[in-house]
Amino acid sequence: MRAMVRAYIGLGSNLGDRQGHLDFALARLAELPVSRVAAHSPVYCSRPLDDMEQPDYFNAVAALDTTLPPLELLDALQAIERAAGRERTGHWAPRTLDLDLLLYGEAVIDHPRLTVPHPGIAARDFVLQPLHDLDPDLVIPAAGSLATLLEHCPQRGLTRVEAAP
Ligand code: A4P
Ligand code: MG
Repeated sequence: MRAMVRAYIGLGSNLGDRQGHLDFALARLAELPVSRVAAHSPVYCSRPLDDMEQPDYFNAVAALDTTLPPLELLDALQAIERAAGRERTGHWAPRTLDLDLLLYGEAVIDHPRLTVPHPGIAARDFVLQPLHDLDPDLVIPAAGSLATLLEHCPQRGLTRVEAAP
């Protein structure tokens, strides 16, 4: 039997009902086999990276305890993206839902379909801040302490999105 691993999933949306797409993703993650959503962060709003002419992003992070192997988890994340109407129109194109496998326990994975830790983590305040909300003591394999990464990351102005009453 495979051991349970704590994975962290980055959720992003900048098209249509952004909060609705994140809620949809969390509900689908909760239905994954041999997995449990242990916690999720608040939602943050930020400008797209490189100030691309696109709507602002809503981002959050979910902590998922799972025994799914990493590539099966990636398949499941991509199936959820498709179910949310994601169309792959181009690199960094606006999207209804983007699910990134940020961390898979302490694993370092270099596979044609999957790089873990996600290579963008250190430069993205919209990933580091919600990860820090979930576990301020996290250490990112091959990159170091989350708190230090957050301290050194350019802060581009995250706004916390208050949940609807
Ligand atoms: N892939 C490899 N490693 C991973 C991983 N750890 N998690 C492969 C998920 N997928 C991974 O992904 C392309 C391929 O990456 C997948 O087929 C998978 O096999 P994609 O989601 O189709 O492409 P993408 O999202 O357009 O490109 P990329 O480089 O993944 O973009 P990112 O890194 O997701 O960034 N600004 C703000 N404020 N907030 C955002 O969330 N996101 C992006 C997109 C740009 N700017 C943003 C945000
Ligand atoms: Mg992606």
